[in-house]
Amino acid sequence: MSPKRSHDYQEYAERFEQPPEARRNKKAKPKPASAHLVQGVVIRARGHHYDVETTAASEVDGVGRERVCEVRGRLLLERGRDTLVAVGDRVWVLPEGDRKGLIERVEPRGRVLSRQHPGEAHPAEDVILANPDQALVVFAAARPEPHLRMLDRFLVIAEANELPAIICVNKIELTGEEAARARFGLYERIGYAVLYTSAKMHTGIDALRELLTDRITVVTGPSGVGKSSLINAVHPALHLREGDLRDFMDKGRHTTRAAQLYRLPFGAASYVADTPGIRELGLYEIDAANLSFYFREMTAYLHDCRYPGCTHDHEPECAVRAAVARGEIAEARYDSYLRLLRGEE
Ligand SMILES: Nc1nc2c(ncn2[C@@H]2O[C@H](COP(=O)(O)OP(=O)(O)OP(=O)(O)O)[C@@H](O)[C@H]2O)c(=O)[nH]1
Ligand SMILES: [Mg+2]
Ligand SMILES: [Zn+2]
Repeated sequence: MSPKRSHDYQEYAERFEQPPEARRNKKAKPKPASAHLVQGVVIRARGHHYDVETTAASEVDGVGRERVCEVRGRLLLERGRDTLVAVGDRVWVLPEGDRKGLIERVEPRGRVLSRQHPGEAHPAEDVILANPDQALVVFAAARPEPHLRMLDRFLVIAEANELPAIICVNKIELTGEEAARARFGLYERIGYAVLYTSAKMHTGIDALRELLTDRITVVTGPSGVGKSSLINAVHPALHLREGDLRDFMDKGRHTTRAAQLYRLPFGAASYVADTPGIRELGLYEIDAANLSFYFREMTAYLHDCRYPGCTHDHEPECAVRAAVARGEIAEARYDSYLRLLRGEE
């Protein structure tokens, strides 16, 4: 853990000495159980069980011990439809024996990669990873064909969460790097870092390793684009399951079934999360009124529209539409914007 993070944990530890009730009411006694809690991070979620890795040494545990944990019933009542405990969450665990535990408390999340829960009609947050420092959004140059409107959705979600996004274009040996750059160069021009890789040919893997150093990175994107293959290329000892070549046309098949956080053996605190391929990426709590702020190349024009509250859709004297007409904003991106604005697809 970096010095900053261990300092944070020190703060958490201090807060535990004095639970919030105690701060409000001096007479309240601190809970005796607090002293026995260990701090950790959720590295895997499996139904109602969570694998937690200890992040700070305590009387009972050294750093890096894994415990299979359930969640304290009281917590289950609190968070409604949203994800209660997600991979990446920092938690406090009451140990039970050597290998089990009970999650007593979940620290408030910093940034998240999340979406609208695919199975819920009402607003509900599905947290893909809690507390990432950045997102690596992987698409394939081909097989499967890149779906750029989907990429735009990922970027909007990242912007709305103030989560730095790096675009990774994998399988470039299938099209050649030139063709891949022609397709994704637009994103470089509007200010995103774009990495061109081939997990198969080991192209761009050193650059990827560098990007992953000393950060928590969530690797996301559609199924079959090579997310697990890229992580394996960076750190072969992980032996993550990769899709079978015959399978990638079968849209129903996801090789990676659950998000998992892995510690990488370089830098002081490098973690990477492999996640299942995403088919549905609904926006959660992203207001249409703010949408244009999440299209980077539009922000420079937003103050020049004639009407306040311009949605850049049909209004006259709209600076965004004028910029699209002049070719300063790409048609395809503007089209993505309109579709999201209208809640389409
Ligand atoms: N040609 C080519 N194939 C690749 C490359 N990287 C991965 N693949 C293949 O693409 C298929 C899917 O790779 P995975 O790593 O399982 O893809 P994934 O994104 O993790 O897929 P999910 O776990 O289902 O989300 C496998 O057959 C890989 O061998 C590459 O750089 N070039
Ligand atoms: Mg995978
Ligand atoms: Zn406008």
